[in-house]
Amino acid sequence: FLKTSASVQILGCDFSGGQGKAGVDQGPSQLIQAGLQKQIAQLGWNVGYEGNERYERIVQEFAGKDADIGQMKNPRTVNAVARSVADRVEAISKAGDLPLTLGGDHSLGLGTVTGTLRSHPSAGVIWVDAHADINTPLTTDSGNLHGCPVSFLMGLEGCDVAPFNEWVQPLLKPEGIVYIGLRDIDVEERKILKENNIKCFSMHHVDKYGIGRVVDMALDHLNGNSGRRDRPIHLSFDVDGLDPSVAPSTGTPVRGGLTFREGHYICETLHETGCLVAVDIMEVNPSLMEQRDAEATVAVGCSLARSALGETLL
Ligand code: B3U
Ligand code: MN
Ligand code: MN
Repeated sequence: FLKTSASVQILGCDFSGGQGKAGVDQGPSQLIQAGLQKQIAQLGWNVGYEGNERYERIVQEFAGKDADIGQMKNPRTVNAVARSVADRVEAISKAGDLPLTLGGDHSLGLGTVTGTLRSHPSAGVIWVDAHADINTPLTTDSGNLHGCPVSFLMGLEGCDVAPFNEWVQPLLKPEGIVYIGLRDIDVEERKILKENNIKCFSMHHVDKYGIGRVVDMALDHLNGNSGRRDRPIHLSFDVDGLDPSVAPSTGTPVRGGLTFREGHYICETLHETGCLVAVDIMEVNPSLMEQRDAEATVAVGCSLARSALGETLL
C-alpha cells in the first residue's frame, strides 16, 4: 500500500453533542478562519472544504427530543452525526482523497474511523489523547459519548444498542489501534485496555523512551513483524493529548501532556511513512479560556494538521 492522493478534503464538523460544554462546535470554523485551507494549499495539495450544514440540520432535528438512553447523553444526535460523518469520510477516501476532519468533540471519531475502515479495511489507528475514549454504555460514568467511540468501533460488550446498532460494525480489532499520550483513564477503561491487550503509550512511556522511540514502536506494533511499514494509518488527534500549556482551550484538559514538539513529531513521522489515509483534529474549543489561549489552541490545531500533511519535511 502506498498513498497516492494529492487532494485533501476538509470536513468541518461543528458538533458538541458528545460532551457537555458548548463551544467545541466552533472549533472547525475557527481553524478555517485562521487560514488552514490556504496553508494546506501552500504545501502543494489540492484542498476542498465542506462545512457543517448537514450536521446542523441533524442537531436541530433532534433538539429537545433526545432523551438519555441508559447512561448515554444525546444518543440519537451523536448517532446520526457520526453516521453521516462515516459516509462522508468513506466517500472521500474511496475517491482517493485524504479526509481531514475538524472537530467538534471526539464522538465524531466513531464516524471518521468507520469511514476509513470501510475504505481501507486493513488500516490501523493512532489515537493521540489524554483519554482512552473506550468507555462503553455500561461503564461510562459521565454518559458523554466522546468518552466511548473506541468501544463502539470494536463492538465491545454493551455497544450493541440502539440506535447505534443500526449501522455501526465492529470494524476495528484491538490490535489495530495504538494510543499515545494517555494520562487520565477510568477504572473500567483500564480493565478493558488490559483485557483486550491494547497497545498504550502513556505519558510515562513518552518520558521513559522519548517520543522518537514511542512512535517507532507504535508503527512496529501496527505493522507486525512483516518488516514492512505499509499499513494504512488513520491519525485521530485529540488536542487534549497536548499539555494544557500548549492547547489550553479544550473541554477536558489534563496536565502533564505532550509538548508542542512531541505532538508535531507524531504528525511529521506519520506523514513520512507515506501511509496516512485520514487525519482528525478534535476537541478544539475556542470558547474556553481567554482569547489569547483560544488563539494559541487554534494555531496549534492548524500546525498539527500541516505537519501531518508534510509541512516540515524538506
Ligand atoms: N473518561 C471520562 C473523561 C473523558 C473522556 N474523554 C474526555 N473526557 N475528553 C469520560 O467521560 O468517559
Ligand atoms: Mn478524545
Ligand atoms: Mn481527550
